[in-house]
Amino acid sequence: MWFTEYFDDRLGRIVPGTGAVTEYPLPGAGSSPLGIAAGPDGNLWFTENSGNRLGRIVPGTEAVTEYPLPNPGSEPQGITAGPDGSLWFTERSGNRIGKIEAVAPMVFADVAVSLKAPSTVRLKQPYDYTLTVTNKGPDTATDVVVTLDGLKRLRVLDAVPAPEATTRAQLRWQAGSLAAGESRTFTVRVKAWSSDKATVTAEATSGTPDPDPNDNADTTRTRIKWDWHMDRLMKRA
Ligand SMILES: [Ca+2]
Repeated sequence: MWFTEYFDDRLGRIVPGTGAVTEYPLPGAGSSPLGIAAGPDGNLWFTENSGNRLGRIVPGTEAVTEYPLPNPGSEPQGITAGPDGSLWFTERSGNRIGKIEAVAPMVFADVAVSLKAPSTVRLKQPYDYTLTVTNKGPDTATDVVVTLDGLKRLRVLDAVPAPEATTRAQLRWQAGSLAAGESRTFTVRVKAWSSDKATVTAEATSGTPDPDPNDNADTTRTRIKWDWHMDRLMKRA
């Protein structure tokens, strides 16, 4: 059972049965903790009447986090858990009620990448990488970053849209936000300078949590064929 000590700026906990009391001083002097309630996140939430803040204490670690209220001199008082994952509180001087989200709403976006390229090309023959990024939802994917890697031995002739950053081996796009169900395509035209194989990987990341990271990258292998005849023709041209 948790309680507040208004004049001592502490929280307290009493164990029913043994009656053992433990006290936890708050970080700021003049906080005047008043109301306290159990939150849906498993933590205790309390009002700081003079501190003009809400506070959260994590049982076990007893770590305290304080959240200043937007208006000065609000004098938050009572606090209780609502059915919406928020803590609701009253403001004695602010003449308002307020709420704070105890549990952040869960937002997910499953971003997926597909990369297409021919399996065999001739040396110095221009060919395309087609990279498609899809947000399979359910929410908007924000801060999507797309990269194409493994270009070291290829020459990039064109890239649509133009990348924001380019190194010898990598192109990088800031793709912004993708709504659920939305796709974006990137096309990169290259040619190979040495007859070998080109292993190129496309990857996408997002600032929104992704429940399935396995589809965030795709790799293609293209065999570069030495073409004698073509080479001679191109040299002549
Ligand atoms: Ca994914």
